[in-house]
Amino acid sequence: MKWLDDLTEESTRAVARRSSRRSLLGRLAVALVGASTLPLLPVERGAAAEPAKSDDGPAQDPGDPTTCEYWRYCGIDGFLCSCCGGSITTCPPGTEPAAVTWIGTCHNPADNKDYFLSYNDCCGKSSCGRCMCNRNEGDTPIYQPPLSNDVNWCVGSKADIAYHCTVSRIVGLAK
Ligand code: ABN
Repeated sequence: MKWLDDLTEESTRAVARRSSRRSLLGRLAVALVGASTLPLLPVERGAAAEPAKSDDGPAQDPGDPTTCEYWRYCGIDGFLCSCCGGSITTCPPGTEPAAVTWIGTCHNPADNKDYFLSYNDCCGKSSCGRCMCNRNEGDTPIYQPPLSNDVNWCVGSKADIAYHCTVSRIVGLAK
């Protein structure tokens, strides 16, 4: 087996001759900088976007937010936070919005405009159990996570993985 030892030694030496420590470090740095520019998740970071605090809704906002028929809920799959001690846009006390959201586009019948909606799961307490709403407009299979509502988005939450309910925040007008 000496021939195998010699062959291994020679090829290792050849690689070592061709690559200096400096070029190895250079390539490592390029790889690290490149990796840092890749998005971590292909979905909106809910915490960064924070549209909820300023989301007063459009001037004309018809319907009852405690019913599944309310226009903003067109893409939802979950318990309505407005029936669980929260509101259309705010999580109930003791829960917090997941860091990632799924998104949809809903039509407001009053002003005849389409709006981008961000659906945030509220996390930190067990399921609310009231006002289950499963409309799924625009829902995609789970292999397209940003448009899929059939995911417990609390998986990325700091609070807890427990899913409680879902809020619907207007992100903007879909032109
Ligand atoms: N995004 C709502 C949800 C939560 C838990 C499980 C399925 C769907």
